[in-house]
Amino acid sequence: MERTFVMIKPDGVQRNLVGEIISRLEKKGLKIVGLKMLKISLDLAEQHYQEHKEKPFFPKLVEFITSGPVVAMVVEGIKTVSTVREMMGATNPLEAAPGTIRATYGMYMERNVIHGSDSLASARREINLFFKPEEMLN
Ligand code: IDP
Ligand code: MG
Repeated sequence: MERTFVMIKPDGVQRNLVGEIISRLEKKGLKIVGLKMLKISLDLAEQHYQEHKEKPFFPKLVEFITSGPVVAMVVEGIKTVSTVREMMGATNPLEAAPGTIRATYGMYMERNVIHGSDSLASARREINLFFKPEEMLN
């Protein structure tokens, strides 16, 4: 069993896609073991996206991710990191494979509705950033 970190970004929450997206994960057979809605602080946003801090799009990315509430989740299942990445589709919704979450609901690169950890190491780091142990199922 593997756990990954999934987040419905402010565009997904604002467009009332929370139920749709959680439903897709559940129907796939993945288990939600942590779930909360929060508004991300500037500090948390910068930590979460630390790998991108030198990129030109970093300021806009941080501004967007802190612009409204997000839904943060810990999701458990078999090979969950790669499964969720496949379900999400490519970063740019305009290039994401048909049927993926980003192709279906995303509009463009900066409004791609969902985040999912890109590796097991990222998953551990991101889960620890967003969730205390007592906020998750064992
Ligand atoms: P990922 O979300 O598919 O893992 P990353 O490369 O980690 O993609 O980028 C994090 C987020 O930053 C993306 O989801 C996207 O919203 C945004 N982003 C990535 N590359 C660009 C870019 O070239 N221009 C603008 N925004 C970008
Ligand atoms: Mg990433």
